Amino acid sequence: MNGPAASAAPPAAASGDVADRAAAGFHAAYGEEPAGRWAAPGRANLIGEHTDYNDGFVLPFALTLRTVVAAAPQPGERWTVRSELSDPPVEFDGGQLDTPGRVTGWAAYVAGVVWALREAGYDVPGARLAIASDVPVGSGLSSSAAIEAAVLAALVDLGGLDLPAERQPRLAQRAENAYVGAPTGIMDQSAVIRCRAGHALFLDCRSESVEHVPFDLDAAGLAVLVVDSRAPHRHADGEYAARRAACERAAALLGVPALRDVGVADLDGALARLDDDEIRRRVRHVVTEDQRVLDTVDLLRAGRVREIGPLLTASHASMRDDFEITVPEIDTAVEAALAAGALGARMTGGGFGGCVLALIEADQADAVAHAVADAYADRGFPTPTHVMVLPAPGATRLS
Ligand code: GAF
Repeated sequence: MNGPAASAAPPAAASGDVADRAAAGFHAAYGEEPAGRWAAPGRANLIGEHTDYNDGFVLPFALTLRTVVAAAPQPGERWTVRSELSDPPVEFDGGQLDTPGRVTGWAAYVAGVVWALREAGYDVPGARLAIASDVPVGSGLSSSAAIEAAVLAALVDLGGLDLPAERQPRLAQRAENAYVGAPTGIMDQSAVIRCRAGHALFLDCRSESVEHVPFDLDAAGLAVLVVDSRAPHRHADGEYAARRAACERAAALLGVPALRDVGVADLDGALARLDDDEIRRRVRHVVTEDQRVLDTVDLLRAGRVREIGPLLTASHASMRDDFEITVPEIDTAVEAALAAGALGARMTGGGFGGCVLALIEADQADAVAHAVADAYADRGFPTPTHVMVLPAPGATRLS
């Protein structure tokens, strides 16, 4: 999530290898070499939007764009953090971690992780950290979860903390929910920590069980193009919270623990019990989106990658018409990609801006990217940017 606190996080403007930049930043700030470097990726969500906080299903994959933290221990309860585009470093100590929210801006993600670890009873080592990132901020590719996961990996290793990877997403989510104050679900932290190269992560957000589903684009002669809509996030945080609240209200009205407990077979009956049209549409999105995730997983398990396109496009229509989280730039990008021959296209991430992903033939990238740029020019939108992506691994130690 890109909350207000995240808006000051380092944008991906720097050049050169991100791991080298993190190490160089560490040396510049602290005059010594780091003890190690830890990386965590951004993510794209293939399908399953706003289903995570409804205890449902999601299918994200990690990106090769990464955030890298270079770190070394320092004595006492002190944490010093430098980001490559924000000088001087931010410093906080144990006393400032009593109350969530005392550290603000991009450093809140770091303080939030330290806070959540301490809350969970861990003896967190004091540390110096330097952050560099290639994950664009404000594009819906989970730049905040990438910072959280990379910092968490560093602190777990430096402190020899007993916190296996499968338990790390909840802790990072707690940092984001309770310290930064963004009411997000578990998808982003799970993706950036638990994804595997060449696979999408099928996550049951209730049980947190995962299946690494092969997502072999090369073998299918396909590619995924991610287009940054460059749409300014319009009230994203308030609208996200409103969607979440509507879903919780609907579940309460229907007498189920979460909307995940309404299956597509029960949908008509459930809708008939709700009188508010807006709530009905929110429910329809979540219930049908969960089913689309399951259908996409079935196709990927069977190696039928090419056939997931219509599910992606149906997901977009549902987000546009029922969940109402898209914006004109995003819809324009999806329509242009489809008109140029994409097999499927949808907004990815929380919405109200951010990125579109398009499943395309491997040789279609230029044509689709140009078509989107032309459609943007026709509508007077700023020129969009794009990147080809492949499913990458989750958080890891580099050195
Ligand atoms: C954001 C949130 F952080 C996720 O938890 C998820 O709800 C997503 O929006 C929508 O699917 O990325």
